[in-house]
Amino acid sequence: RAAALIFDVDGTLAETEELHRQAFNHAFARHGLDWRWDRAVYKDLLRVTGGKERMRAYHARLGAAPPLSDMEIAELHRIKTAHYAELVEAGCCPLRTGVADLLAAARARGQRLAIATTTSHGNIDALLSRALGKRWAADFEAVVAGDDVSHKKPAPDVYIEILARLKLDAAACVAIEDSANGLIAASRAGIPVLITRSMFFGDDDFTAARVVLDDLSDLGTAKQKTEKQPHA
Ligand code: XBP
Ligand code: MG
Repeated sequence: RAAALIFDVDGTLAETEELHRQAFNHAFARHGLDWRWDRAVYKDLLRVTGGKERMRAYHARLGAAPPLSDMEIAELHRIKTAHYAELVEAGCCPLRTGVADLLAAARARGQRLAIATTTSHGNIDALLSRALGKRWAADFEAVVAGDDVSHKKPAPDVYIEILARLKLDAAACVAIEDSANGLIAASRAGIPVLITRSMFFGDDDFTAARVVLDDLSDLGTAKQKTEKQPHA
């Protein structure tokens, strides 16, 4: 059994990416930009992790000159983040099936909990305050967000930082992820990965994962689905 479970947020704890997508579109409209990201475009853009990085990549892809300034990107991202929080606070994004039970079971058996994500502390707090209550952070020993490190996923930085804070070896942990970028990030840090398939990343390449599940309620039956042992 793993000493610690390290959770990704977007797509893993909740299907947040559809809300992120709506929040981006809201920001574009508010800012007077004629960009609109439909689901197909967004699915492709999700290969770029980080909201600011995603907007820059899209702008570069359009070949539009001059590039958006850092200030404009920051302003768009500020509007996007505020609208995302409103959507989450309105109750648009419950935890995925099995998440609350897994968190409770892990706590009961003494497993340590952590979060390694690309999104911001503000977004994590908006989501988990609503889903788990204002004191959610008391259950997580370490929370590392994208802007806490030099390189976002698929770089291993967030996971390496979590291991340092928990003072645990990679092999003693399990990372729970929903995307190929997340799988690569955790794998580069040496951490075994359990995948819970999500809306946008369901068909990613998960060959390197220990276990691939449709959602976390399947955890108890994982052994029948794969010959490899689920460590969670
Ligand atoms: C999540 C992301 C984030 C969100 C948007 O990846 O890539 O960029 O889409 O959040 P992961 P921000 O699930 O691997 O952490 O706009 O706050 O970046
Ligand atoms: Mg994710």
